[in-house]
Amino acid sequence: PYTTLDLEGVRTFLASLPAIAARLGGTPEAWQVREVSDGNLNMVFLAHGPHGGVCLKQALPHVRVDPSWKMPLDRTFFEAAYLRAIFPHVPDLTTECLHFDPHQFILIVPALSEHTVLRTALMAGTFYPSVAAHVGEFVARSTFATSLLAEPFETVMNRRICFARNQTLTRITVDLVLTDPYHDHPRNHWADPHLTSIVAALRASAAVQARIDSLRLRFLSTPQALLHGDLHTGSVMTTGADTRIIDGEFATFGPIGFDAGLFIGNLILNFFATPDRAAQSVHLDMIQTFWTTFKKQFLSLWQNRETAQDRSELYYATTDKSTQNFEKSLFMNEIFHDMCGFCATEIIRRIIGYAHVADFTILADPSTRMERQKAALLFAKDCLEQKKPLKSLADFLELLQQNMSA
Ligand code: SR1
Ligand code: MG
Repeated sequence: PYTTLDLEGVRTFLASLPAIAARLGGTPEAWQVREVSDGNLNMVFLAHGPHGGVCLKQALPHVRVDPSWKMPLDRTFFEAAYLRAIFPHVPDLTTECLHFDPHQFILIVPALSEHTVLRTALMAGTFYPSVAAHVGEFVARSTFATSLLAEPFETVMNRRICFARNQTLTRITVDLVLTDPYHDHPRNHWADPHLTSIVAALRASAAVQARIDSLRLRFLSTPQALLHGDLHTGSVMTTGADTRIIDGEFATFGPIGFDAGLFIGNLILNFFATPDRAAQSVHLDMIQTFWTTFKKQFLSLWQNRETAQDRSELYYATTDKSTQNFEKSLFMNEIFHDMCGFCATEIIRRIIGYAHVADFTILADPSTRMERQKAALLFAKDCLEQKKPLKSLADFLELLQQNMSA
């Protein structure tokens, strides 16, 4: 039967797996085992032996940060399934699933001992020049490879059936990211009463409400590819030279712009939280690099598929280049439009919803924090309302800069 493991339980469990024990080396008593749980949902442990280290993640029957919020255990199953689906396509950008236990709901992956969580690095003012390109590569390769552009019908449909069962976490996204902030809900909270008028303005805006309805529908009814589903800067670990995307338990089929939007939304949260103007130009570069790399890589994979012998059976490319390019640019524009929308929803929910981000919560001075959160919310509102349509990344970055200096 399922039991929540403590440190000694982790040691015993790891020792019972010959391949994992060999990876750690030495004797179990000599392994260093520590708890490093940090996210909202699960228990996480690191174990190191003389030969190497592993990370063990176990689901709890409730939300880790709120034991009264009960939850089924199956999330680690979906994280393992996600890793198994994407690892062959991004072995240099994520971790391999070394072991999954379906009774204890335990997932084991290699430890990333040299890596830092991107959110922590950004909060410390450490900017790694290549990380945005790495994440752009990851989103392009993981989504292309799991879409109908790359995979046979049966593979995609079977995966869609599998991940459609990741209902608990998908429901959390629908509720926490795409619904709660736009009406009164006890899960919402914000740090300063001065934000209340902006929350009211968001909720009173017909354009915002209509856009949110359409994004929610898009999230649930546009299964373009298998998404990570929670690609914030806490799901990215990097050394600068090497970047790994972790924590894919929210994996679901959906619009590709959702992963892209969450990533840039979290860069933008850090952008508004940091007072450093020089650092802010780095954020703009990171967003530009992320989008340019994603688009270039996705289009190149698509192009290669068109010329390959084994191209997807459901993708009968015409040889007419201009028609192909027209269709591709429509597809990219759709992803871009989704990215802008989901980026805004991520910013809003991280300031007024259930789960906030440390980028803001560590700011000690309440009025500074409130002014910056206000600026971030107003940017997100503009992004949703699009009084002036956002047709390109340049438009998006211009809107961002206007809101920063407003
Ligand atoms: C109850 S879960 C709250 C949030 O934590 C996860 O990391 C997801 O972002 C989720 O929305
Ligand atoms: Mg997570």
